Amino acid sequence: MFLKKLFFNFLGFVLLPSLLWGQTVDVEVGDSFFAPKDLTIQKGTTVRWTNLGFLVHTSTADAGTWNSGALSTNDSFQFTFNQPGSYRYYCVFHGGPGGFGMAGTVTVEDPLANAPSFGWTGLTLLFCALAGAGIWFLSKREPLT
Ligand SMILES: [Cu+2]
Repeated sequence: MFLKKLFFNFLGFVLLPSLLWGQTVDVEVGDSFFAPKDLTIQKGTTVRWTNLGFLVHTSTADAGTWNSGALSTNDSFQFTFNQPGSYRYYCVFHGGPGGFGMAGTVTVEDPLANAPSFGWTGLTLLFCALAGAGIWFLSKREPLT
């Protein structure tokens, strides 16, 4: 049953982190507010704005990076942030650029930018440690055959 273990190891160490990496975060579009108003996410995250109000709204970036167009009740719009930075946005009907009225911000962090630089030696050691920990963990569950 070594293949089975390999499969679960793959699930745990490869698939799960990749799911977290490309996750989607919801922002409620209300009458007339965004909730949360200020959002901080990691690079690669998709933000989904859904209009839960009765009025028509938009999610429009100050810098023109994205524009949802008019969103009616229950309409949604999503955008994936691959560039770290700070983004202001607003609703064209109830707000304006510069944080005026119905507006919000998305702050996109790069998780690797603040990480210490390991170099190849460090990465190799880290990989060996993780692989070793994985093998040890699995060997505790069922004897290796
Ligand atoms: Cu609006």
